[in-house]
Amino acid sequence: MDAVSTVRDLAHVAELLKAHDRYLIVPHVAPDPDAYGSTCALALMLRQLGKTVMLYSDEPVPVTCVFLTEWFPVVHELPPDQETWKLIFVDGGELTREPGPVRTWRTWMNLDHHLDNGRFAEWIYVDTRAAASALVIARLIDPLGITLDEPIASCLFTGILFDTRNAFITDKCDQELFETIGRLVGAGARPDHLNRQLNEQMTMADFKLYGEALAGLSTAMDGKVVYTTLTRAMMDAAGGGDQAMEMLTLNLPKIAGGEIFILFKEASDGSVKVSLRSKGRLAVNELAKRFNGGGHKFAAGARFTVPMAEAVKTLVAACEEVVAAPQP
Ligand SMILES: [Mn+2]
Repeated sequence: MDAVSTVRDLAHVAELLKAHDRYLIVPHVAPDPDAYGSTCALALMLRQLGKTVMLYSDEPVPVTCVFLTEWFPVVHELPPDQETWKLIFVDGGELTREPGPVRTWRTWMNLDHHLDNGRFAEWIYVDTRAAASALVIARLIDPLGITLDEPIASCLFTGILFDTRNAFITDKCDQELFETIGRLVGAGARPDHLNRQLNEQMTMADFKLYGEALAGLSTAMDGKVVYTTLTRAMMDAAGGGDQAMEMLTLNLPKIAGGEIFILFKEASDGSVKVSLRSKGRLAVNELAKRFNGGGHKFAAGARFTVPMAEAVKTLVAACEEVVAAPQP
């Protein structure tokens, strides 16, 4: 638990969750498998306690998350009687990460593991050492007294798998994580099946786009900064985008000698979405913050509202500075 938290502990979180009846659970914008893994699991857990639960997003469910939302359906329309619902925001800590239509709602609870937090929720539980939000949700199984069944275990397993580079190998993978994974598998989560759902559903279009972006790799600072772009034209011609982006951010750090890895992706509104990865020496969240972003120390994102060429020039220059600067 971080200092930003407003609850005493997880038992307190469980106490609060038991005290109310209607929950609107919300993952962050551009939801990923940790966002859906953790929110679907939490929704299933609260439903088991007899609560009325809705899982809301204003965006279509990404291909990689569809199997998760088969365990708990997502609604794309907000329910009426706003004041009768307790809104729980999961896997994000800034108001701008909440889906637009709920930003005017009062956020009752925020459960997260990101470094930046806008402190806008009434009850906050943040643990930045947790490898995934799904791990935070898993910690509620015992305090809530729910039965860990296969759907809940599968959602949690998937969230943790995704946020640990699909292999339980990030710096936050500690003993607690592996013990939790053991428990989830014991409760019916099937690693081979979930990996197939999560990592072996890429469209041919996205796979080819991935190859195209690899062919266009550039470097700076003797290969210490590695970057590539997915332009609108490339994505329109190939008919893909999001999954290629995920594959690139996942795999670019495999290049020897690289320190910072950047993927620039042109969004449909013309802005440039940036994914930053670090091999573990340089913090990229601080860098992302300078450009309206944030995230984790070694995995962060940002958004530019300038044309692609300018975004590349600006961010690569900023990365060069960071690589050159003496580290504390
Ligand atoms: Mn996460």
